Amino acid sequence: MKPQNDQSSIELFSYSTPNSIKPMILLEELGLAYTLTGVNIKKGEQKTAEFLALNPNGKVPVLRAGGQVITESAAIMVFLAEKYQRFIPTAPADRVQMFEWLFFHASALGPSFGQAGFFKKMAPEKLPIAIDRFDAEAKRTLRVLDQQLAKREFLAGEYSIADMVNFGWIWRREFAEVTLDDLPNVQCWYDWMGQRPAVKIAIERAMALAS
Ligand SMILES: N[C@@H](CCC(=O)N[C@@H](CS)C(=O)NCC(=O)O)C(=O)O
Repeated sequence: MKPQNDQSSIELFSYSTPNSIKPMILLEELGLAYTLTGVNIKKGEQKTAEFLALNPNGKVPVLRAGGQVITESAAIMVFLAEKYQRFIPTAPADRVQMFEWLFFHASALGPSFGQAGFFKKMAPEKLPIAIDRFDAEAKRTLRVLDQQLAKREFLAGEYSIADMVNFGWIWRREFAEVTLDDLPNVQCWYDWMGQRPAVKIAIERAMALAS
């Protein structure tokens, strides 16, 4: 990881993960040139002293834009969307709804998917209470999303970072072992996003980091 001196350059530290894909989608949607630096979390590269100096929390993604280092995927999304004034609603009612769905993903959908996957697939001990709890939460949050998408084409009125952040974990839903069966509105929204050239490129670049 070289120090970055060019104030206009953008570098993303990332991997093929649900949280990493979000800023990659946004950067592609914005048509910005950026350097993608892979951090192989399976090899523990997120815990090296060099990486911890960037993000003491030891997680991807991390954005370095000009002199500034930004951690937390939701913060990166807000930073970029505000800087370029795109994919962030301006109408107050839509804007607050965008934040609602941003926090919903960060505090409910994302953690429940992550914990469901951990307790189902990675925990050394099978703990039914934890598996049942997080499986139920992951499925419940998906139903909440489906209800919103039954009312509106996008989560916050127009296609925005609220959609991109929720897409991340749903793209990696096999980790949590949940499906989109009986969630027609989420399925339709997910398919629409999946067809976007920017989303396709982001996924391609993310997957290449793991190969
Ligand atoms: N709240 C953080 C979560 C980031 C996160 O959990 N990243 C995962 C990959 S999706 C990671 O780096 N895991 C490696 C680890 O925890 O050691 C965000 O939204 O950026």
